[in-house]
Formats: sequence, structure tokens, C-alpha cells
Amino acid sequence: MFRSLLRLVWKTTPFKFYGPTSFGCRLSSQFLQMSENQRKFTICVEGNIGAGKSHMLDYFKHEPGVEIYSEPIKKWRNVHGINVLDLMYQDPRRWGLTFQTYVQLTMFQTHIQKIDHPVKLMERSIFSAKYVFVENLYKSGMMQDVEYHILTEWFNQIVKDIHVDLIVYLRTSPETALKRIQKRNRIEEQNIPLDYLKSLHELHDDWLVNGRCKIPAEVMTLDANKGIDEMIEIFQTRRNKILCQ
Ligand code: TTP
Ligand code: MG
Repeated sequence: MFRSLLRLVWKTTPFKFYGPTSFGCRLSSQFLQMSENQRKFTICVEGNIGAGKSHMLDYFKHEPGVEIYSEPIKKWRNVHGINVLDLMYQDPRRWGLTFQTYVQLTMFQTHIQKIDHPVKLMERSIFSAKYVFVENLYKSGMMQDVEYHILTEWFNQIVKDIHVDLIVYLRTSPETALKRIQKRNRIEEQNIPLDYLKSLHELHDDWLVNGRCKIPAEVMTLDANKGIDEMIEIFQTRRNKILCQ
């Protein structure tokens, strides 16, 4: 009776064709493939200019299964030879729309980029470009109504298919952000005043803390005023949650 039951189980099990040595391997690689096909995670790192987003991406760059997407700042500095990031800082009223249109496009390209690994970890998102930077240009009178509305219509059209699983908000004081910006000394950012960073800080908070604009995913807020060693400890402790594992 017991033997015939065993025979029945052996006959009906879907793994009966796998030899005993290859069974585990084939099974686990099948599961890996299945889970890779089924579920990918996108994590966006947000925070003021100089908050430490690039450092955080750097920390996770050797994690297996994680693809890092740093901000396409190189592209913004070289649009057929023209540094449109610099133009925007020189004359935001004239070049704000041009620059933000390009940021929106390049962010969109990163969002829709297919990945081979389970996790996409990206610096910023199309959302902060819109809810923080575009909003700031508009409310400070640097962007005309019609410019803002056209950019918003584009944004609403293209974000429909974008999915984000987690936002990590590296929250710093504007003063900390300014110190770091001055230290790294990016040429275009040399004249950024504290008030500009205060305004960006408020817009980040309005969006990610107060929920004034649509938040596309769960938010993990980290106090990023700390030094690099302490930040690394925090990344270590929160590793699994940050990588959606
Ligand atoms: P950030 O996107 O804040 O990147 P970062 O490298 O300065 O941040 P971190 O130090 O945390 O790594 O800004 C990059 C530059 O682009 C900065 O000068 C601000 C500018 N910018 C805009 O003006 N508009 C935008 O929509 C975005 C995304 C950036
Ligand atoms: Mg950066």
C-alpha cells in the first residue's frame, strides 16, 4: 500500500524528469528565472542638492542583483556640445523650461530602461524633477504659466506607466546641503544661495513628508545630516528594506 502510494507520488510529481544531482540546481535556477521575470523593484533616492544621493548609490553599487542609475548629469552638461545645466543656472527665466524638458526626458528614459537584475536603484526620479524643481521655477516666477502647463501635460502623460516601489528620502538641513555643495565645488553650482536650498528643502518636505503632491511609493526618510561613516552604518542596518528584500 505504502509502496504504491510512493509510486503514485513519483509519477505525478512535475520534477520526475530531473536526475538526482541536477534536481536542486535546475530547480533553483528555474525559480531564479521565474522570480526575475516576475518581479523587479525600483528604488529612487531623493533629497536636496548635495544630500548624498550619489554616495548612497556608490555604497550599493557592489551589491549583487542591483543596477545603479546615477543621474544623467553628463547628458545635461552636453546636449550636442551645449551645457544646458549651466545655461539654466546663468538665466533660469530663459533656460528653465529647456533644461527641465530635458531633465524630464532623461529621467523618463531611466525609468523605462529594462533591467537584467531584480533591483534598479536610481538617483532621483521624474517626480522630484517635477514636484521640486519645476515647481520651484514656477512659484518663483522663473517659469511662465504656459510653460508650466505644457510641461505638466507632458509629465501627466508619461508618468502613467512608471512604477516605483520605494523612495529613500535623504533629508538634510539646507545648511548641510550648502556646505557639501561648496566642498565639492561643481562649477555650475558655485553661486547657489542658501535661500534656493531652503526653498528646495521645503518642496521636498511638502511632497515627501506632508504629501502635498502624489507620492508614488512608500517613503523611507533618513536623517542625512550625519557624516559618511554614520550614513554607511545606517545603510548597512537598513540594507534589506532599502533593497526591497
Ligand atoms: P541633484 O539631482 O540634487 O544631484 P546631486 O548630485 O547634486 O545630489 P547628491 O549630492 O545628493 O548626489 O542635482 C544635480 C544638479 O541638477 C543640481 O545642480 C540641481 C540640478 N537639477 C535641476 O536644476 N533640476 C532638476 O530637475 C534636477 C533633477 C536637478
Ligand atoms: Mg549626485
